[in-house]
Amino acid sequence: MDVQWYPGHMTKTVRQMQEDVRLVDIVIEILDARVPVSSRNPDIDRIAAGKSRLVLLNKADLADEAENKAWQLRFERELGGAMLLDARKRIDKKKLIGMIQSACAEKIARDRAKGMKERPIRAMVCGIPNVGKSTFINSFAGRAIAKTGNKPGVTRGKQWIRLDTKIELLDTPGLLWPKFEDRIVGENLALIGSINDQILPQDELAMLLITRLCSAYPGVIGDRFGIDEKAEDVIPLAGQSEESARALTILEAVGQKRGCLVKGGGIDYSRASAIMLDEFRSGNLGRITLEKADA
Ligand SMILES: Nc1nc2c(ncn2[C@@H]2O[C@H](COP(=O)(O)OP(=O)(O)OP(=O)(O)O)[C@@H](O)[C@H]2O)c(=O)[nH]1
Ligand SMILES: [Mg+2]
Repeated sequence: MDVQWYPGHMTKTVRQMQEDVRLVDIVIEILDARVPVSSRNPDIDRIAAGKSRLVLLNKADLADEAENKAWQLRFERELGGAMLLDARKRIDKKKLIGMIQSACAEKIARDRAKGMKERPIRAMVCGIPNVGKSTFINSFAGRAIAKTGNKPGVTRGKQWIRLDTKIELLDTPGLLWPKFEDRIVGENLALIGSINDQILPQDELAMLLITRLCSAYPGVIGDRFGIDEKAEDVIPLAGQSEESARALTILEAVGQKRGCLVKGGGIDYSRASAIMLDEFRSGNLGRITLEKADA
């Protein structure tokens, strides 16, 4: 599946971020713990060049616990650390402020040496669409100031949020990059809901999810829907791969089980696909990581 999504408002976001980054002391990039590599935006690396950095692995509650630990270790080696997070919950503010301050330690020391008055640390919060930037800011602030929503593209303009005398946060719109060189990256981002669903064939995306889960998490779909996910006796049609024939059979079984039928008794593929994707994204299929740390 070839996924690409780079609407005009993202070009505008890049320009705005390039300007605003000059005003901040640190760039906090929020990644999705279910796809820690695919959710890293190479353009944010460019925008944040030379700045202090902090990486947070959000939606850790939806990701595989063993993989969370493995990713944390890997990022400790590669990036000097990453904090696992469920941004909807109360977050450990003290710990986070400590991490931000230690990432900015050099700057704080420099200001002090120059005899400058200690001013709040300014942090730019960025990441791909729908990763939880605004939710994180609201939890950090302890009040709902930034607008959130379960679809990509909720935040459209920048918004400064003053936490206390110590920290000021800048919320930014979700940002992707112009071309996903690796097909899997685009697919991963579509699966977790960071690409506008309206531009993608949802039945293909649901079938892709089925194929990926049957291979990486066998038994999960079968158990959740009470169906035979092996679909061993499936016969591919001409030009159809065995894999996609199997995924289609499973999607049909999901539709049957959930009463997604059209007049005349056929399967309502679009409803069955929406259910399949939603069950994964909301965590009803259990904790799932699509990208393995040791791969
Ligand atoms: N399960 C879970 N859901 C989360 C978490 N963080 C955010 N969400 C949900 O993810 C959805 C997107 O959250 P937002 O905070 O709006 O995401 P955003 O990154 O600001 O998105 P844009 O502004 O569209 O780029 C919302 O439905 C949140 O409730 C988390 O850690 N775990
Ligand atoms: Mg937002």
